[in-house]
Amino acid sequence: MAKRKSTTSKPNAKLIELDPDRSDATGQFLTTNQGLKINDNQNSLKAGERGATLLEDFILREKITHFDHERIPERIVHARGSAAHGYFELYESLKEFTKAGFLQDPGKRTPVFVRFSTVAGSRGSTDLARDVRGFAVKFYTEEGVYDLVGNNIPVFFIQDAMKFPDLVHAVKPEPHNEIPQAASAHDTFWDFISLMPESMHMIMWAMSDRAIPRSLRMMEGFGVHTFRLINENDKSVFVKFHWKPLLGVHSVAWDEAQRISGKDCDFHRRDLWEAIENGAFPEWELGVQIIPEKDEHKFEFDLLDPTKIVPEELVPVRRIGKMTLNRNPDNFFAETEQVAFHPGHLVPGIDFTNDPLLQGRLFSYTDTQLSRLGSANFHEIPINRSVAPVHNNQRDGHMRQTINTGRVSYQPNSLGGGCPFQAKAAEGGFSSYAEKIDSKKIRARSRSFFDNFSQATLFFNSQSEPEKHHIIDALSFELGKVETIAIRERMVSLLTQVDKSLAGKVAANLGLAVPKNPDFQVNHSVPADGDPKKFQPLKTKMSLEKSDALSMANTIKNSIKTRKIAFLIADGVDQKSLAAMKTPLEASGATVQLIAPRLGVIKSREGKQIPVDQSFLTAASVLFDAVYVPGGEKSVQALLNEPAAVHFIREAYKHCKAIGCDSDGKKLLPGSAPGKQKSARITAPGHAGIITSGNAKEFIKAVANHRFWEREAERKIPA
Ligand code: HDE
Repeated sequence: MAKRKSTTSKPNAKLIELDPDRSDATGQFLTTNQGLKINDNQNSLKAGERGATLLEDFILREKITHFDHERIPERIVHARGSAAHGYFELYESLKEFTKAGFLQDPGKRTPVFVRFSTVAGSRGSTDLARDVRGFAVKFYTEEGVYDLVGNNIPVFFIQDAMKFPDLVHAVKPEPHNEIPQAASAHDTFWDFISLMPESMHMIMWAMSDRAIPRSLRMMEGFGVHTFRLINENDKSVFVKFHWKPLLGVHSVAWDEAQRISGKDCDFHRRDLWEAIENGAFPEWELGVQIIPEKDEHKFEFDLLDPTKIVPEELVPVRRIGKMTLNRNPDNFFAETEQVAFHPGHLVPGIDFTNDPLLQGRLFSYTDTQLSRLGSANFHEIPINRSVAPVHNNQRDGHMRQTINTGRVSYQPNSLGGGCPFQAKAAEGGFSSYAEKIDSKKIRARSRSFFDNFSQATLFFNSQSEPEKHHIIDALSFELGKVETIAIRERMVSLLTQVDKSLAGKVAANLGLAVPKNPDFQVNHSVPADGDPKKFQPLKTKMSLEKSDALSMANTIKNSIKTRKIAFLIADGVDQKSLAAMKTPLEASGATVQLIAPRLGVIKSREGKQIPVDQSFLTAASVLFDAVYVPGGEKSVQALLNEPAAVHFIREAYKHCKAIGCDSDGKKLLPGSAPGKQKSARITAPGHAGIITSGNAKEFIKAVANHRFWEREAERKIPA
């Protein structure tokens, strides 16, 4: 079987040569699927020029039949996704903890394929939905495929796989009218959540800006569950996996997210694709938190509970390697759509824990591939193939690709010389961690999972003031879309357990009172014959009040690489002023686009022709990270007379982005333009991130800061 080999930037010609499954039609005849050359792909076979089409037209029938079957069922969750190829390179050996081959030798490169996704929406839904993002990594290791199927949020809504279909039914569009698409802001979702206190920690994350990333390249990834590492001596430690983006963790504003959904619903997909095409390869470091087995019960939470993090202050994250994505897929369907991840794709040296959510996932992923990809042979699809040789006695099935030779398909056998044979541990054979089990068979939840609120509070307390406001706004928005008042009330009750001021502010926005004695007698996690009093959620006193790693305010802000900057220009623009900013921005890795009232060319003050990238008709401020107005009085005057240009800047202002101008351009800034908007005067905090000096260094610093949320206090700018 063909092997996936190269991981360098543009290896396609080489890959095609190596891989008979790749098809490149360059210089080739058009054929049927049977290899017959076609001489007319424009007309069907007819009984005369104006006659009926003949049933015998096997070429037409083959083409239409194939077309009719082009779609496969989309994923029930994570349907909308974008992916890329790359490699993982180890910095530091983890030999002490694991025998996994790809984690032994520093410098070792392992090819990867990574698929990012939203969860709730359909395949064609917007990228900017408020949602969790999937972050699934397939490592093609020499010991077999290893999948780390994680999310961009380190916890989950529920603790037990038994609740997953309920959660997904609740968040998906409502079944009677299929509304709303790719949104949690509706009654069924919040009905479920309001009765599911264990979701409160996840809700804090999902209502934070983490759920509206600026770019897939600027978000963290997490394995979520606690896993095990096992070394050569069969000694095990617990491990949590993290992906840390080298560009920092950044988000957009919620108002902006909604507008991007209209202007470019492929925003994240395009951003990932373009970055890779431009050679600005996205990079993440793989981090591990290692917990010795003896410390299993030392924490205030249960390591097996997927609604809990292990705060970085308690167990530091060790960065052990780097993943680089350097090649876009050649074909979306063949690769991104048909890739099949599974948390149960393991290599020796890594194993599961008893996290009851993870345990359920181990069943689900193969099962879902059977319905989605239609055959137990999904592992033979090129993107899913192991680079390690595959030999076993599994045979046949729909669309079998492998032609197994010989007469033996059973074991033990003598006719095949006993092959294929089992591998001992020393030969790389996988064996599960020999965990001791001595307990009753029981359908229950451990009391150590009952603390539903303290880490929700830890998360909220760790946020900066603007981030707290965004959570309050997001909850008010989502619950504002809920029509059933009782659901809103139940949510306010739950929020009182996270933070009283949070509950108070959300309640005020919803026109509700905060209940004095919130009642949790209705806890639907109680089994039918259980005593509800014994199942009430708890709140443990955490030793940690705050964790800096939880706030995006503390992320790296030292680079403008791949940031998109709009330059607004019109006839008469000062060419020198334009170049004085454009050149240093591009030298720092940003992309500059020239936006003008019309396409074609603009005549500069110096009389030179400057090609325009986009007009105000197709460009929008929400698709850029910052905006700059170069000098040239005539150009600035023309822009002042262009409502779309004025709106462009106001919108960038409203979304707290860096805005820069040369001295002439000042007139266009909010507060000065167009002179009539008295209410649009901006005051002290509102000036943050507005650079009127034309100084490139200052502007670059402002762009690197990403957003000036303090400006939100200034809500007077209409946009
Ligand atoms: Fe998944 N999940 N999941 N999930 N999940 C799927 O598998 C499931 C969970 C995650 O890009 C499905 O191939 C159950 C947690 C990602 O192709 C399905 C439970 C986490 C992706 C499935 C969970 C994830 C999926 C749908 C609870 C973060 C997209 C299509 C017991 C750690 C992978 C598919 C891709 C996809 C089941 C919970 C991450 C139905 C039953 C927790 C990133 O098998």
